[in-house]
Amino acid sequence: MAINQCQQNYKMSNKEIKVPNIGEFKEVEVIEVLVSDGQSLSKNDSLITIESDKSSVEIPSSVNGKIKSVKIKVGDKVSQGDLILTLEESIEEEKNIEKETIKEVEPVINQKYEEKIEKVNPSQNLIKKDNSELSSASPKVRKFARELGVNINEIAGSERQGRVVEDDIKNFISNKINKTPDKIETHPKKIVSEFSHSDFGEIEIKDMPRVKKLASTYLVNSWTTIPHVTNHDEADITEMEDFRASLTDMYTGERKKITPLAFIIKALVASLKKFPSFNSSIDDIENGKITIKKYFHVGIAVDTPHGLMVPKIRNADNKNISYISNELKTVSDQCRNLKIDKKEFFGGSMTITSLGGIGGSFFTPIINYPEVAILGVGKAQKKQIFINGKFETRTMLPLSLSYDHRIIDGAEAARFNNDLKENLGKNFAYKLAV
Ligand code: CAO
Repeated sequence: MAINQCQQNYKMSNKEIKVPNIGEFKEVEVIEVLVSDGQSLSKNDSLITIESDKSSVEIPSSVNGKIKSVKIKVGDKVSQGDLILTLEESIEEEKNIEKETIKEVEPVINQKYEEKIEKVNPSQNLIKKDNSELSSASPKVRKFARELGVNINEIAGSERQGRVVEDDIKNFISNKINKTPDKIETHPKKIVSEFSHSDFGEIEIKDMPRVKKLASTYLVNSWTTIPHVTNHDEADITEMEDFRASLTDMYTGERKKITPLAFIIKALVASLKKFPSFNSSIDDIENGKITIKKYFHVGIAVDTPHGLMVPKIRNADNKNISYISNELKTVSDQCRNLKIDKKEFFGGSMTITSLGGIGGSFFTPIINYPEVAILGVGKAQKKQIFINGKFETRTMLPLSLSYDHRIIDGAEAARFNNDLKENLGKNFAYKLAV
């Protein structure tokens, strides 16, 4: 209900929402904060998700109102009674106040979704899908769907009364992706050995980090559904490196610390403008349609203690190199501190994965679905290059361009690499864009 429309019947009062009785959950980690300061709330809107070793639960609001201040962040450990947020509660009438308080908070967690099953599908066995109808699912499954960017209400659940389970979401995604004539197995069968690891010595079983678990679905998907080819090449960045080393801060006179990656992003955008098929997605292969994006949002693979994350540098075509460099630091810090909005992992043009700060030369990066190409960058090294009849010492940057062969042919990829090398080379257009 839109609170503003009903103000004449409502009265505001300050309220604190605390962690209700959450049964076995004690000192459990907050893995998602789903609301922010100033946001309007309706009763039963989800506030936070908490996760124990065994399961996760969303804590819903017990009241309507407007949030004053959220007191919890991702990574906090909470127990019953901890303060989640303060809000201005909107109450229909004085006499209703008592009804709205703590008493209602406790049962709401686990019953909310059960109630919904009854409300949504009172009699039918299954299966919709008119997605204006709400699907029923556990909080954990809802979270899983949200993390994969799936609208759970589009999914026909396989369980009793249409309840959606994790496998339904996986099948839904793989069906969407595999609208190809021959269905490809996205989760190859597990090989079960007659021996276990512990037959050969001491072992330890550890939980896989959440981000890695999530990423694995995407990686398997990409690897098994996209026909990958990788072209390797080297860009001569001698002049770019000289130029980069010459950059100083106008006010302090100190050297500007901008890594090669900011230059590579700018050079990549210039190539994407010339080769639009690299900035596309295959959304409707049966009808032979591809989506060409007119924006330039470059994904950057960021190595974090939680696993690999790929935030976007949005509209990189409109930003100069110094700005991009600052943004790179900001988004990688946000990823490492789990402070980034999930939406930032979606809606990219093409991804760069740079191991240049760590080491190594060529590799075979996996395309970040639904993109169609990814650029792997290795560590630049000085090499003797034969130019105009003699050897010269040049700084060479290893490039590994993986592409979806359904859209991009090898020749086009080679041309793309040539163009990228030009953009990073002597006639570097980026010089104008610092
Ligand atoms: N060649 C040589 N040196 C390079 C380089 C390259 N291609 N790229 C970066 N460097 C240098 C930088 O100039 C910097 O040197 P100084 O310390 O002397 O200034 C140093 O390496 C460290 O750079 P960085 O890695 O901190 O910064 P970046 O802008 O290059 O990268 C980021 C930022 C977020 C991409 C990086 O921190 C990161 O997470 N890299 C790993 C990505 C990854 O794991 N990819 C694999 C995905 S597939 O599993």
